[in-house]
Amino acid sequence: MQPTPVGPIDASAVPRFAGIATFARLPRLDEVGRADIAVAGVPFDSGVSYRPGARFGPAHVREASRLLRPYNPAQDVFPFGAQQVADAGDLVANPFDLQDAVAGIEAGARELRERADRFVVIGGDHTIALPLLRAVHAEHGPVAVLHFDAHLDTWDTYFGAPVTHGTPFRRASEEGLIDLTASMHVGTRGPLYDKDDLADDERLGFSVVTSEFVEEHGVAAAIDRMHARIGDAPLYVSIDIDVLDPAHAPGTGTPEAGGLTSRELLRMLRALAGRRIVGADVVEVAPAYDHAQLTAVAASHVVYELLSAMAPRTGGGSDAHA
Ligand SMILES: [Mn+2]
Repeated sequence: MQPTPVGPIDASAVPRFAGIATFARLPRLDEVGRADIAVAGVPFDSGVSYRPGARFGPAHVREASRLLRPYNPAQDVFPFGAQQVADAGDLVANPFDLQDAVAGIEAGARELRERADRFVVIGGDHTIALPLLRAVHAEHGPVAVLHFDAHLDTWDTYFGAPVTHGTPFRRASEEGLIDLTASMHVGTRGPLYDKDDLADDERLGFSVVTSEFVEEHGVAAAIDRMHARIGDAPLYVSIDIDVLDPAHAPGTGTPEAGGLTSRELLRMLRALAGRRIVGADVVEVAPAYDHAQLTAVAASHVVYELLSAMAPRTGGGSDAHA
């Protein structure tokens, strides 16, 4: 028998606005020893090209996650009852040395795997996806990457630097970390440097569902294309919060007009239930540009839907909670 998962602090005993903010008021990983899924922060933003501040993202998202409740009716699942989820705190990343930070994040992710079967990481800027994919690849081999973002993030270099928040998926593709037949961007839009950016991106293994496609054909058609592309491959989900329109997520580093609504994104994530998600990140929340926690509330729900999609289905959601 599996031990009964330790869930969030009971909100009928301690109000949601009291106490130290772990994600969703879940126990810390050191309090439960082992977890099925560890939620970890990576407070790092030395790879940004425009507005800095995503280093404060993990704390901001945790603060906004206080209101998440145990039962998710949209997926008919208790994400914290069907599996042990715990907050592992933050992985340490050197803010003054990007290469050292990337090595540290990979080491931290591998260490995390000794105490949790899977992780969902809250960034931090998108640079962190590269070391996280390296850690996932070490275990699973090449994975399908489902990448929600306004941007391609397959650029080559910026000011000569090969590792930035705009390059993680080019480096990952070059290193053989991703399944070139099953990876996809969703929600891209906005101006590029050159037409060649798109040809490069396709060569690096990505197909694209643009924000315009979602507007023209609807969310269901976008989900069909997602499913057709990712198939049954081990799946890594990487979500840049700027995939949302700035109206839904103003607190981010490189905003682009014309994005998805949070409603559209959450529906797409629900469609991942039952897929083989081996890890995930939610990145680029920069609280200094946020208003009324809009971005952090959206990000906390994104993490919640991911955790729900990753939960085992036992046939009856309420059994899993008992
Ligand atoms: Mn982006």
